[in-house]
Amino acid sequence: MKDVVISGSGVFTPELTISNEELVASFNQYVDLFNTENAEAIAKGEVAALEYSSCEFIEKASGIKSRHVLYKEGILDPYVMQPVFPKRGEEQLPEMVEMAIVAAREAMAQAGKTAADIDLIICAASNIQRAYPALAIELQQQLGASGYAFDMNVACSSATFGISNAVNAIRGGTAKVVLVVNPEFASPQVNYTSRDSHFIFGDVCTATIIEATDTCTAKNAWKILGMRLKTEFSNNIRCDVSYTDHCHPEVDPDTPFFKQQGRKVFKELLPIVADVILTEMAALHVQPEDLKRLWLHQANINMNIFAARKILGREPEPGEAPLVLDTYANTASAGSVIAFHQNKLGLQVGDKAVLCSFGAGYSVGCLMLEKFS
Ligand code: CO8
Repeated sequence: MKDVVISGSGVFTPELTISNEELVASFNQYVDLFNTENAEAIAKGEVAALEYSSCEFIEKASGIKSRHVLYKEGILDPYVMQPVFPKRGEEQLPEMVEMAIVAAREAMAQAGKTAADIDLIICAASNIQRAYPALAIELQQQLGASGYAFDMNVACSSATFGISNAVNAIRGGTAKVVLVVNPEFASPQVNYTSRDSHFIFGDVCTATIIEATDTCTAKNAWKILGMRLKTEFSNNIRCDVSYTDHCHPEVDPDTPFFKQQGRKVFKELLPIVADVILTEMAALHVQPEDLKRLWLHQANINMNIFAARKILGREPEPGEAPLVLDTYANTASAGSVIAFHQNKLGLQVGDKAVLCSFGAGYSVGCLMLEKFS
């Protein structure tokens, strides 16, 4: 079986940001408008009054302080409460492809690879901007790569499942050098009028180059020692938007949005995450003290501390399980890859680390890594 490495990584970060303060101020204006408009029905008990959001709650419950977005217009307008941006035509690149080009170029430069070297592109993300043709094929054309390309979606585990598909393609002989991109254009799926979830997501794109050790020339490559993937069905994180929506006379106005039972997710998903990582460590004879970094999914600070404690058997030291969700918020499948990209330097050849995603499905993707160069 071929040894395979992550030989490069890249991140595209949108310039625009929204702080908790900005988000909460507009949400609370929306609440005032809603409650004034519905005062009579609220007084009669026919409509529930909306409650204010708070920066203190958001930071304490999630660790999020700010998020990057591709489009800010509309999100902070209490009369709009959603991003507003022009629909792009066939002659224009979709936002996800545009983001992916930037992240891909950084990953390719790190790996010392050009488009001519790439023979498979996987676009793995929680939302794919159109049904077909695959975004990955448009990216392939834009970069000038040959071979083949496809889109896939395993929600928050899209990146790790995408990388595992890349490893399998290399081992199976259908590809030599694979580009995996994770354009997470999450902001349009956020219900900015929902107090429970208006603060959760941000936009970003990550990219990785996956190849066999025998073609790797990168200075900072990580060998994939093992991969453990797990899914278990749950309705607790859901989005119901579908190509069949137009066939139904009444589509629920909440249909396009992300919805979750956050408490249940927290309780049910963490034991699965701990089990997957600990099982993979046991299979590879990796001890907690061997692990120099935990690059974990970035949904919630408390969840990450809990997972790190379970894996290490003690409190994580600062920097051992790096967090990026304070500035990026939850970026779905890209979160653990951003943490990897920003914190992979300063380690020694032979050092081991875990890259793990978890989220909707439920899905958990655990990659056991060892610094190769
Ligand atoms: N401001 C003030 N108070 C609030 C707010 C708010 N914004 N929101 C809720 N509250 C109140 C509640 O009403 C509640 O009040 P009370 O106690 O009086 O009932 C209290 O605060 C506590 O509420 P919760 O129990 O809901 O709060 P939690 O401590 O559980 O925190 C979290 C909420 C942050 C959502 C937390 O539960 C969490 O992060 N859970 C884990 C979720 C998770 O990891 N989900 C993964 C989702 S990501 C994923 O898989 C990708 C999906 C696909 C991507 C889609 C792209 C858009």
